[in-house]
Amino acid sequence: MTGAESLIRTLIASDVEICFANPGTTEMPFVVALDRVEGMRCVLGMAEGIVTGCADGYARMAGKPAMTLLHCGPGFANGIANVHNARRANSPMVNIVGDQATYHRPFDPPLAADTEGLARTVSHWVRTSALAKQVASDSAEAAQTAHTPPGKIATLIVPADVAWSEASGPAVPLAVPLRQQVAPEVLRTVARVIRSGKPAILFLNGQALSEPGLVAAHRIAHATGAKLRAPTHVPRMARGRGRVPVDRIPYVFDTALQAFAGLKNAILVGAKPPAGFFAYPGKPSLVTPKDCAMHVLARPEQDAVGALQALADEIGAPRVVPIKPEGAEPRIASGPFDSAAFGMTLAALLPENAIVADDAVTSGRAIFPATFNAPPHDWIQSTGGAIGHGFPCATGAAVACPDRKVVCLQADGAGMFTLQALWTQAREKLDVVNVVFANRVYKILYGELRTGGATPGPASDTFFDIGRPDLDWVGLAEGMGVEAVRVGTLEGFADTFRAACGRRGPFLIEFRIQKWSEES
Ligand SMILES: Cc1ncc(C[n+]2csc(CCOP(=O)(O)OP(=O)(O)O)c2C)c(N)n1
Repeated sequence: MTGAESLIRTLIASDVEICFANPGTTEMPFVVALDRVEGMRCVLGMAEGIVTGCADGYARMAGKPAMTLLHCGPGFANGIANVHNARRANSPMVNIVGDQATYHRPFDPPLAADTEGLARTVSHWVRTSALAKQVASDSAEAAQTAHTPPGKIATLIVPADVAWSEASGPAVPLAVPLRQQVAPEVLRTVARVIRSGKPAILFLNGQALSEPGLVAAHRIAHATGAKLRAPTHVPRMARGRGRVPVDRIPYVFDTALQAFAGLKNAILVGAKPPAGFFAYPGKPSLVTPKDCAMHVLARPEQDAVGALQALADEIGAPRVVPIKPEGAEPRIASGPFDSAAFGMTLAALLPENAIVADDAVTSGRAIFPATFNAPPHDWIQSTGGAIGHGFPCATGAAVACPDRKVVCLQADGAGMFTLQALWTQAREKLDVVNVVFANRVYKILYGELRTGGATPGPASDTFFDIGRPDLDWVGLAEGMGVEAVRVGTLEGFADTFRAACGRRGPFLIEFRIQKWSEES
């Protein structure tokens, strides 16, 4: 058995059952092993950003890591942005990177690079296997690290000769630590803070955004008057009718500052102190007031759901608190694109138990609050601010959940980063309805320029106007084997979306939005 085969067998035994890949010559021993060994589904991504984005979307929905198979330093480098997004979401991931043979590297062949250095920038754990006989134990450790709460990025680099040489066999999977419980004294301290009656908020993230986490947080909010908030970009959140409607921290910094004015206590539940996306001259970094105290109820690796339930009990909150619906009633709107009206329409038509992957940038901001009363669904987003996450993340989520409809809400500029994921959707017959918001500008960047106090000039228009020439999303999708339709109104969208949801397989709807301009 080769080192590569011992790795594949060890990962399968460690509950890693999908390999998203874009291999090259140094990964050939792994391809040969995957040909021989059963138990690992292989999915090709036509660029490494697709591979890593798929692995992230898969991990969010499956709750366990996929393996990625990437080619040397440059292949890994191509995938880094979506590994970064995955890391910010605490998604587990096992990256296997093939590399130059140990004895060949001193000759400095073209693909030789500082692979370890590249891997370190986004990984919690990096190792280069030195001997074929160590590959199995190294891969067991990589899988254990990835599975360790709250989910980690493990990157194992395997030189080609180490991969093709004789190994001793697979390694036994290593035990994965459980989430740590929150100490009773922490619960008592936070209970005292929240009972003080001063304006308080619970910032929820990670496990706290699951249905049981939100139900427990709702009990606390009901008993104390504390508010609840999710991050601006949620890694995964249980939402929809009958679930606790929790809004996100606004993206626009001044809106966020206003939302949290007067707050005295912030309780972090799997969340970090809420910083703005960027710094702006003369403005603070945190969206909470200066005199607002921060208290940690649960760190991301701790049992946030257990901590919320224990806190709710500690303060004597009722066991069952009815959930009042909040926000707009779902209804099919008409006329040109408007983010909130689109959200209400989507809420009216979203299939039960759908997964919504949101990389819609400015077009998406009003969709979130307008879908509180949609049928129950999960919402996943790019958490690291690196755009080009939607298509591949939706693709990976569809691999993880073949029985659920996936709806990808994709801004056009961001979509161009990783549109090849559509090809993977077609190849794997994945059940994804992709909606592209074709406003044909980098609208957010016009806003950022203005926030900085400047007015756009010719260079800004060159950099922010992506409509010269206009992208033809129907042609792009069809060229990759995905059926597509262009719509220009909400009623047109509603008809097309309903039909797309009535069938299985990938589909793309280009929503042609009146070209946004500074004047309109
Ligand atoms: C990997 C990466 N590259 C560049 C950026 C900078 N950036 C942020 S938003 C954006 C454009 C977004 O435009 P689009 O996706 O069309 O959405 P819109 O603003 O029009 O809603 C860019 C280039 C980024 N966030 N991440």
